[in-house]
Amino acid sequence: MSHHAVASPITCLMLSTSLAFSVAAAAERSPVRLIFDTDIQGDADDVGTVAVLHALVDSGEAEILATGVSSKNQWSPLCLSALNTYFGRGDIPLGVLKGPGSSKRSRYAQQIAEEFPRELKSLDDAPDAAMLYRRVLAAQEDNSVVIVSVGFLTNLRNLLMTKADGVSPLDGRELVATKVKTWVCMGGQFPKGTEACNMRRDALAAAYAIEHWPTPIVFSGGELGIQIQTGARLTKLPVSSPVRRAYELYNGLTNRASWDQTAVLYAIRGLDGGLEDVWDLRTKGSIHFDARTAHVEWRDRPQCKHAYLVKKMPPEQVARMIETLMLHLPKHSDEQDKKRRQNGSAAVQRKYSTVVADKTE
Ligand SMILES: [Ca+2]
Repeated sequence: MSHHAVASPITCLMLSTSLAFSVAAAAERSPVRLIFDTDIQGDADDVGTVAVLHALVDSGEAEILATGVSSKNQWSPLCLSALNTYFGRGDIPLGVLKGPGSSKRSRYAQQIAEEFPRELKSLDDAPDAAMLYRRVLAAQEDNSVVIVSVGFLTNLRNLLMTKADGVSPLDGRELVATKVKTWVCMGGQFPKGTEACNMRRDALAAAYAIEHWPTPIVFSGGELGIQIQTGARLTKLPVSSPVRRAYELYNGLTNRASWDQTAVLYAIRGLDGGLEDVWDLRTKGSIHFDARTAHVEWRDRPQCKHAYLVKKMPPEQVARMIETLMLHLPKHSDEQDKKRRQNGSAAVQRKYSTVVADKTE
């Protein structure tokens, strides 16, 4: 595997799909159809990101085809299921990492999994994430799916390595090349530096995934999200919210960097040019990642279709936007509240009619 240890910038010359970085006519946007892959263990920003994701699904801007967990922490998938369930989407397919991978202690995953209802009862009930993504991609239109990763790249490496099977005659790489429009990846350090987590902790998987990925990739590096501090305003959420609870367990409801939120926000609102006032995009180059040292470096190469987000709007303003999305309450609870209110007023009305009836009798 040593030849996979360094992601070669040459491979990006073989990219066949075009990068939709130009501003498209966004008048009639259909929801972004995406696969969301998260480690959801060591940091709370994954939880904030799940809230942002569901907020943007509720606003009609995105549709979740599948979610997956890239960490080996046994509570992480159950925690993600609890969050999906809270937002009224416990039935979204959820894949787990069946093979080896990275695991870390979580300050919140077990508690969220145990304290809140969830659709997924046991890890044994969940499919392998790479095989789930394979199934989901095979059923989609060509060049239509956006993949967002906010954790390790183990599942995406595994997806690329899948073989042709009953699901699709294409192998993993061909399937991605055919079905995926863009991969938005939280990871890296730009223009250069040492990778802090997502690429570093399963470095061989990261190097393989980046080297063999056949579509454009947009990176949100560690330098971007660290300046965007969110979480303190979550005190406004009801105590029944698992999002609030996770931040409470993680850091007592204080601010935390928003690395992962940037990737989901960009994947949904940015790919068609909708966030041009928020971030600039450095294009025409490629990421160079050394798996032995976790060193990342951007290299300008006009033919290449990697890109990374660059700060433009003041981070405090971006934080405000992201935190507002993190404060989103489940749509189904609005509907339930409305129903409760309607039932309530119907009950009052029934009582009133009875009183009236009693009086007239
Ligand atoms: Ca993460």
